[in-house]
Amino acid sequence: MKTTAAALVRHALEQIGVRYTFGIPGVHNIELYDELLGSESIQPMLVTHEGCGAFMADAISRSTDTIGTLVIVPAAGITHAMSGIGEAFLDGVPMLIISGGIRTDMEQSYQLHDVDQQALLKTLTKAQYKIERYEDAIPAVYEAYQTAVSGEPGPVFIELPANLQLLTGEVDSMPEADIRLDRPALDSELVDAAVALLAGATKPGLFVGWGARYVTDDLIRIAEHLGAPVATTLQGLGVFPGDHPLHAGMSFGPSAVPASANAFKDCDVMLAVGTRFAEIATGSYGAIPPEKLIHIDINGEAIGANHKTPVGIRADSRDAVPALAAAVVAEIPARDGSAVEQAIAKDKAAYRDAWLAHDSKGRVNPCSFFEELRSQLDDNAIVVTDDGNHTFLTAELMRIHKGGAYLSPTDFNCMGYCVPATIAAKMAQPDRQVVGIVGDGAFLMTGLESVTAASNNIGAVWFVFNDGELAQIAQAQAMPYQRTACTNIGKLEYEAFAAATGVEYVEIKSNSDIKDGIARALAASGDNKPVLVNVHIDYSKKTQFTIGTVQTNLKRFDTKNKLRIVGRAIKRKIFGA
Ligand SMILES: Cc1ncc(C[n+]2csc(CCOP(=O)(O)OP(=O)(O)O)c2C)c(N)n1
Ligand SMILES: [Mg+2]
Repeated sequence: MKTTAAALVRHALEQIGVRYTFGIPGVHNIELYDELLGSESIQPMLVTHEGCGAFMADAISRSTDTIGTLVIVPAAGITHAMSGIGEAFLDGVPMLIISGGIRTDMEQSYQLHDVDQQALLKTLTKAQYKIERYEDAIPAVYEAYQTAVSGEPGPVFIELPANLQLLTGEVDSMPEADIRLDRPALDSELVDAAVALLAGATKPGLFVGWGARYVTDDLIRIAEHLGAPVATTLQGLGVFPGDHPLHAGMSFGPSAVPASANAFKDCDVMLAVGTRFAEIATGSYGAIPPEKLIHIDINGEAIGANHKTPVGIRADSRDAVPALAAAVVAEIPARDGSAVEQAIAKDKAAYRDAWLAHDSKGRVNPCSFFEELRSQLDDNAIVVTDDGNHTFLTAELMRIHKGGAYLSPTDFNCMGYCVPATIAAKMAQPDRQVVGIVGDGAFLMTGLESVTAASNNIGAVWFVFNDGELAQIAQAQAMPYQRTACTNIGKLEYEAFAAATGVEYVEIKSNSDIKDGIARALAASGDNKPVLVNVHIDYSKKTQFTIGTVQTNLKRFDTKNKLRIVGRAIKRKIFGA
């Protein structure tokens, strides 16, 4: 039969269950857009910027079982989208990126958008495809999808030249999707070895990341049976319930809150699942696991990358963790975790009390804010952050409950994630509360995407932590340099911005506004209205993450450089910067 490649790609995207595409049409993809408009199962979404579109596609993948998909123009659309593609790449999030391509049937040179897109995306995607023949269009989409969701997931790129979309070609059939998700076979000897290590542990501990998100119940079984504390990575904040008595906190070691730092102090056997011991999760590598390390990960390269690992299990956590949980329960006598639980509860209460006792001088105390937010949110709410001081405040002071979810830009660490990701998560999950916590600097990067929320009646809520600074960096500058450079941000009139973009506006100026402000924001969101909440946050107290990570980095310098840096700070403190 004769058909266009745009129709073929639409068919393939429908087959693999794509629900939304994000992007902006241009002359190289308008045929595909026209096809998507005719689809009953796919909704093409116009965004204001392809970078936001990529963050939105990422949030679809993180918050649903479907794959986030971009449909963008070549070159300029690609370069705009690269920030979000990079985030998905380093955070292990599947994504399909479909761009038009310049015509392959013309003799002329210097076509519009003519750059080597395959080369552009080589370092940020798992695989790149260029569709050159009609019969390859559908199989290429299936293969790209399979690659994106297999192993450690990630983004995959498909270039679809404009002429194949516009002109018809001959194909034999429109094959249905036959996706095979190959999971490595679980080595039962390694499970036995893991059980043996755990059985001999004096103080076992669990460290879990994003890769363990499907096995929360089995992790709870293991932790409860062993009476072991559980720490999470930043990206994996929602993987173990924040209100479980064995939940210790984000990370362990110097950058973790006292509950976690203390619970893991003499940890002699660690079970790590779905983490790469990367820089953020370990507070710049200050969190060092014990020698007796069991590491389960789908990515074999992550095992042993940063630490010697006597028991490394390359497996999907959905295979390995249930098997391990069953073996642990069957073969190791249950241990009483009440002392561990009591110590965690005591440390958490003391940490919270210290935050609440901090004088926020008329501004909003972060701990008061998160306590109230938690009490007004449903258990299954989705919390989205951006990258900055607000991220670590969220990690330390906000609990993600069972059934809830937490999305954050982590290892690519790209500011601008929160506003678009919140919109996409809310669009895909209209019955759940979806709230963003975003720094004022990051809000300036992608806040205009609010227009998309307003024009589509998507009740996303953004709590903008308005401190006037790029605080995470300003704090890193203040002590060693005794001055700050380029971290005071320009002023934005939030109320006017909200009016201009068509979103509701709420202001939380001090602690006494918190309860009513959050309630008003959630109520408006329930009526499908996006809401900008201007939170006059107090950042005068530092997170343990910042304190611990600065210390860890300072310790790493050799004596000469340590003296130079500390000496400079002291000199500037005395004589002025
Ligand atoms: C795209 C990008 N640019 C710069 C940075 C470096 N950076 C990390 S955190 C941060 C400060 C963010 O400021 P803001 O959004 O106001 O959040 P706050 O720290 O004040 O909570 C900066 C500049 C980054 N991570 N990503
Ligand atoms: Mg800020």
